[in-house]
Amino acid sequence: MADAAPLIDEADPTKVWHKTVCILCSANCGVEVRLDDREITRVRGNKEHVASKGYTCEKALRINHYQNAKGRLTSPLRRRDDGSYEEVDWDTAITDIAARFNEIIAEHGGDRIMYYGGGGQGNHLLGAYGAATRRALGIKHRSNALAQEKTGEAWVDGRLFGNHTHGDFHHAEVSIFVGKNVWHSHGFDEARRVLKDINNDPGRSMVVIDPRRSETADLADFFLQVKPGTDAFCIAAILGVLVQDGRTNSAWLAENSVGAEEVMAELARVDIAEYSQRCGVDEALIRATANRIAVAESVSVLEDLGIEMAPNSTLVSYLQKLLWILVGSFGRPGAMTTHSSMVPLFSYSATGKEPDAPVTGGAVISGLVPCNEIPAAVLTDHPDRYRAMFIESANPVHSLAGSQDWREAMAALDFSVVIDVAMTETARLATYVLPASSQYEKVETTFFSLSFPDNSMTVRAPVVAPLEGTLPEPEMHARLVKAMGLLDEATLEPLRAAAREGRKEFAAAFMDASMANPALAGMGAIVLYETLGKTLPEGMEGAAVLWFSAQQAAMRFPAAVRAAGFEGADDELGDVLFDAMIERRDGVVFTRHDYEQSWDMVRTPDQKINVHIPELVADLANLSAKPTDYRTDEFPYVLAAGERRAFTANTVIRDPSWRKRDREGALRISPSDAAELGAEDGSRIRITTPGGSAVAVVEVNDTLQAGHITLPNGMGLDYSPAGGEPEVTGVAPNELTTNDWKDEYAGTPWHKHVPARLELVPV
Ligand SMILES: Nc1nc2c(c(=O)[nH]1)N[C@H]1C(S)=C(S)[C@@H](COP(=O)(O)OP(=O)(O)OC[C@H]3O[C@@H](n4cnc5c(=O)[nH]c(N)nc54)[C@H](O)[C@@H]3O)O[C@H]1N2
Ligand SMILES: Nc1nc2c(c(=O)[nH]1)N[C@H]1C(S)=C(S)[C@@H](COP(=O)(O)OP(=O)(O)OC[C@H]3O[C@@H](n4cnc5c(=O)[nH]c(N)nc54)[C@H](O)[C@@H]3O)O[C@H]1N2
Ligand code: SF4
Ligand SMILES: [Mo]
Repeated sequence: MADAAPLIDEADPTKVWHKTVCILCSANCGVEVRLDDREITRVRGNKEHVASKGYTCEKALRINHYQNAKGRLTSPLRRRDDGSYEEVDWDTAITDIAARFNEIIAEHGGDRIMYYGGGGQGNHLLGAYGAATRRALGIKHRSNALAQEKTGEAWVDGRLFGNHTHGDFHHAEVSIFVGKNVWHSHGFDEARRVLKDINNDPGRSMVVIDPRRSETADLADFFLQVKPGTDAFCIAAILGVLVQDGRTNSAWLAENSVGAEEVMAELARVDIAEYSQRCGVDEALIRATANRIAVAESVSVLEDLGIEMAPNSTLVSYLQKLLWILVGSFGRPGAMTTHSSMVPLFSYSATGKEPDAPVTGGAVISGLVPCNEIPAAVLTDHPDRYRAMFIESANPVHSLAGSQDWREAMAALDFSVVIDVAMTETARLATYVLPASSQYEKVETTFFSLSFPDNSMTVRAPVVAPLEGTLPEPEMHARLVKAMGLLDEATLEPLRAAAREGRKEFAAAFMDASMANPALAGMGAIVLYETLGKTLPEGMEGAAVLWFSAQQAAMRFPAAVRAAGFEGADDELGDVLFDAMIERRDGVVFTRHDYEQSWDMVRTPDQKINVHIPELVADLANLSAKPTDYRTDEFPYVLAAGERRAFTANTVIRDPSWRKRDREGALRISPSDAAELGAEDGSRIRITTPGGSAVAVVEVNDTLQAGHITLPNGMGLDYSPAGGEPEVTGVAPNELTTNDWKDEYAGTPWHKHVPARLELVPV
């Protein structure tokens, strides 16, 4: 295997440690794992990892529950008419799937196939191959989980900067977390260390805006405990103070931005006292927070689901960015910056204009159809409806709003393929299920490279041989396009020969072939896998597509790639970088920027911050007419459906025994609400929402305000402990959510703000 220098265990020389990462959240901390045959029996932080430097949280110790879960898929499965599945061999599966897709394309066109997924918290390489297959098949419409969380923010970043912006919480004088519980959900390197550092440093401050006194709020200097869903009022009030007290940085704004006056004119009208009252935060605290921001050398802000999945979400994304833009906190240490990328997660449009989603007409952002519109685009007679779905490394029936709608949509499709490691809620409804090798059994990486001035990426070598019967996704994609007659050996053979000669020869041959044949260029990832991939160390073939990414990075950021320590002529730099990515198990810093260069990556037409987004300023002007309370007599509680806790990790681990506590995923409820309902710890409560009903175990929790209740994410998965009948543990949050409860711009769901009612279940 490609693991160059496995580390021998000091106590037991028969045991070997391998370097990889934890795949349970986007931090992807570098770890070393000790193997006992196929079992990961020990896990420790990798101190040499370029980004995490030895840091992990408690969850990393549990990754064997993913790697060696019972119920891993080991054979392609085909659905029978009665809904049961039969095992088929790989050749049969690929030939049959190829034929079915060819039929659908001939009859309806490739654009009637929807592609969903392409990677989770630890695996994005497969997405690059999925993109190649999409182009080969003529699939135009796609989506993934980002289109139910981050598209609103991406739309705002696009308008303001034409690019993504990210904070520097390791150095910021003031760090602001809006609807983000960093302690449990991380979101940047060494997260808990950084929170503790800020907490211990009298010169630095932390602001947390959250309706719940989260673990992060406990460490904050300024905790703004808003009423759920009222962040727009809270942040508008802070901005109101900055503008009305003359605390903005006008000189900096004049030099670096356009349109600030229009926005400030609107903020000058904000009634600070009224908005403070409407969000439930003391006006004095709002003013103190604004004053702290105004005097800071640097301010960084991180938003997440608490506002992205709540009322006014796109507006709040905009307002939180004004907090640091108006004081000029950009392009300096501790401030917000743009950053380089190896493979960008989003495309950012400075005009915000993209074609609408087919059938439903919602806003496509960064090429992603809003998740909440996918079932409706299947469950219709519309001639443009989706006929088939290609789902890869995602479990939309469980993870997207309205599980019932999703089950109906899956049943209404003519054809569907799911690629996964486990028999998920989605796989159970697919025509074909293809078993993938796990993320520790193949080369993988993520494209969560969001840092500045240093940006890094970690390509992981496999540490365990593929489970028998499984394949890595690149191989599946290659077999499929070949079986569909879209790529043949005659085309590949000369490229393979060139690859055997050397990188330069290969580069020339690949460029020539791509120029001559645009279809080939479109499925470039698969072509690279089939050609260059064969020259890579065993197990690393799937990294071939990164050769192209490395060339692109070297072309787009040559100075920064050189500053990161890579040497070579212009036409060699990409190869030098690629070889380092393939070889280094501690991750690679691929760009090192100067702060000034943050402006080079601002991609608005005039390279200035375009502060004025007219649609959102109009929204701000109308804010006082908007409700702050969406509850009714029928549904008197606000349910946050999907809270991150110590033992949640989306749906990556299905075995409930991985949780040391909170095994069922309790409904958290405030002491006063519990008393009113006559509930105590361990009681059972029925939760009913406009979307459904479920029974959960109770945890009385004094971090919640009255009227606010929470359920964890990733629960309600079925798992067969001994391969027997599946058992479901906890409440699947999306049995309680609906597709129509969503943001008006981005169509992202309001999962943190689901109206609900509660009834104690008698024992
Ligand atoms: N442990 C763990 N970590 C994870 C994950 C996991 O499953 N488990 N998943 C990963 C993924 S995919 C993501 S996207 C991130 C998400 O990470 P977060 O967004 O941090 O996670 P949540 O707990 O869903 O929500 C964050 C906070 O929003 C608050 N909140 C609820 N309603 C409101 C509101 O109206 N206003 C405000 N201001 N706050 C509100 C909640 O009280 C909570 O503290 O976590 C990642 N990290
Ligand atoms: N109500 C509510 N719903 C939510 C949320 C919430 O807060 N509330 N959070 C949302 C958020 S932010 C997110 S990101 C989504 C996440 O939801 P999904 O996008 O569905 O992602 P995961 O749960 O990460 O599941 C990924 C799938 O990949 C599979 N898998 C693991 N390794 C591999 C591999 O190597 N290859 C393949 N092919 N498959 C693999 C896993 O078995 C799993 O089925 O959930 C969302 N759903
Ligand atoms: S769950 Fe996230 S923060 Fe914790 S060890 Fe894994 S990657 Fe790191
Ligand atoms: Mo997410």
